[in-house]
Amino acid sequence: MTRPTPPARPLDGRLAVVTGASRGIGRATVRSLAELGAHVVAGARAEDELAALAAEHANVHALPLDVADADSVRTFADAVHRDHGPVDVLVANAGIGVFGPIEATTLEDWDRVFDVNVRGTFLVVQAFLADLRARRGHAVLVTSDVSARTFAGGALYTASKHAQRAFARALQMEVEEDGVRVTEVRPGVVATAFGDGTERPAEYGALESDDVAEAIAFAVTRPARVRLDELHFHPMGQKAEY
Ligand code: NJP
Repeated sequence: MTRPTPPARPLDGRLAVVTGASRGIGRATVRSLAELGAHVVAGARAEDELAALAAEHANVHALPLDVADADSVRTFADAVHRDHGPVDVLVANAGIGVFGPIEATTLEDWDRVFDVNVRGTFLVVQAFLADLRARRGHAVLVTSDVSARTFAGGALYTASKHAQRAFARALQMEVEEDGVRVTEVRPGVVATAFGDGTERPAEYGALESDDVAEAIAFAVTRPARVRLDELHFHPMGQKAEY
């Protein structure tokens, strides 16, 4: 008796890398891309959480990654290439936030946020750029709605997100000749452990991680002729002028 062939999924045969995959938006994105058929490598520092995620899907693999550390990024990229091959979809999602007035912001805070959000984005994108060019791939940068606005108490975080936005646009200009697409994902408030590390339940007033993961899945499953430069969206609980 022959078994029915399962229907083809849009990301069958593609390799995706997701950074900041141990929780929140990154974890939801790993699940979503895996369900669409991609082989997914999930990177972050919390190895137990990553192992639990990888145990959910046969096509998800966990690898330790500190995006702020050039050696860690190099080791991660080498392992991806050795064990899985060239990357078609890169989701640069890892990020942290520290908030407060400028007088209360320490140099250590400043360096930590810029090291993860800006240096980390640069290191990870650079590590997989040759793959993306060779595969006519897709880079997704999870920045924020504050990549193009700011607020009192947000100088450090929003400066880092503005820097990521500039990086995303310059990247698009550099790779478009090779058919590579770059999408900047700019959500409003999302119910995650972001900021103080405490997991918050999704409630009215915030997006859920799955909302962002679905937006990313939408972007990376468009036909090759479609480039979504940015996805800018908010929860209905967030005031439109905020
Ligand atoms: O936050 P959270 P989100 N190397 O804290 C990882 C942006 N965003 O999912 O390393 C590698 O639950 C960390 O893993 P671990 C935000 O700016 C958010 O909300 O194990 N990974 C964890 O998996 C960020 O860019 C909101 O600690 C590192 C993940 O990053 C992205 O969304 C609104 C790392 C953070 O998970 C995901 O944040 C918005 C490192 N050095 C934009 N450091 C929001 N939540 O409201 C941290 O507009 N990670």
